[in-house]
Amino acid sequence: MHIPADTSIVILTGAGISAESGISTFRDADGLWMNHAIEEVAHPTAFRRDPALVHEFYNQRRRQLFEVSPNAAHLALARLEQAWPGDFLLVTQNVDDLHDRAGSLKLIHMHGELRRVRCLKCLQSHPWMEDCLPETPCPACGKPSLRPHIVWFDEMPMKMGEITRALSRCGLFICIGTSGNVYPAAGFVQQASRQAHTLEINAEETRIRSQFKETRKGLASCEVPRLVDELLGGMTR
Ligand code: BV8
Repeated sequence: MHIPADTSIVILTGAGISAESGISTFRDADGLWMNHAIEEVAHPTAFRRDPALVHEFYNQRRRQLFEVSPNAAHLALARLEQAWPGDFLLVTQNVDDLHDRAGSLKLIHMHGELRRVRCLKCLQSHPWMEDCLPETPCPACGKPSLRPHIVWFDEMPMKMGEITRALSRCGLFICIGTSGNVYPAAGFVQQASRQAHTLEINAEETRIRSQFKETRKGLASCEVPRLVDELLGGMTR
């Protein structure tokens, strides 16, 4: 793929990029966790109704972060960010820390992060790697009012202004390992398509496949390093 070195690149990742690191995707779990529909547990109403259940949903996933590592796809995206002379932004729907640990810096967790919590009273957010319970005191104000720093359904994703601006300016939009079920992320390809080349990498055919100018079917750990080699090898100065 030959694209000018001053091209602005925006990349969106979903659960599929972390699958080969051992973190199950939402589709793998048929959208269920302990027989709860994810949309029901990952929701502010669920947290108000049963904070202990929702905390446990995130405590289990936060504990798993100690058992998994970034895979070749995460590492390749960090390599691309380092070497790419044009603007670069990686937006992830994932709440795991694998992009961070792979070395990605120009990174937005649009749906929040497992390794942060925030206080409903003083609104401060804190790095957090252990379990959190309804009675856990906020490190800043001491009140037992911490929630996962996660964007639940019917909540506004983070940094949407920055993301929208990047999508309107990019020359290349790459979407990796997302089923395209959840909005506004699933609508990013349409926004970018006005001026950008759009490319999807997925192990299967997705519902938004037809919106991409190019699709590559395969595992992220194979296809992403290959794409990065092509981009770095083919960039024209
Ligand atoms: C909002 C954090 C408004 C929580 C998440 C009707 C129509 C359209 C939209 C809606 C609607 N009704 C409601 C909505 C809005 C709703 C939505 O989109 N619902 C869907 C279900 C219809 N969206 C929202 O509520 C969003 N907020 O709209 O706010 C607003 C406006 C103003 C003011 C206030 C509010 C917020 C959505 C964020 C929810 N939080 N995550 C948590 O993680 O616990 S969503 C969560 O699910 C993920 O973050 C991700 O976004 C989504 C899962 O999707 P994927 O990442 O794609 O994962 P999935 O398992 O589905 O697919 C994996 C893919 O990988 C597959 O394609 C597979 O083939 C592929 N794959 C697997 N292995 C590999 C692979 N590919 C390559 N290699 C491999 N090895």
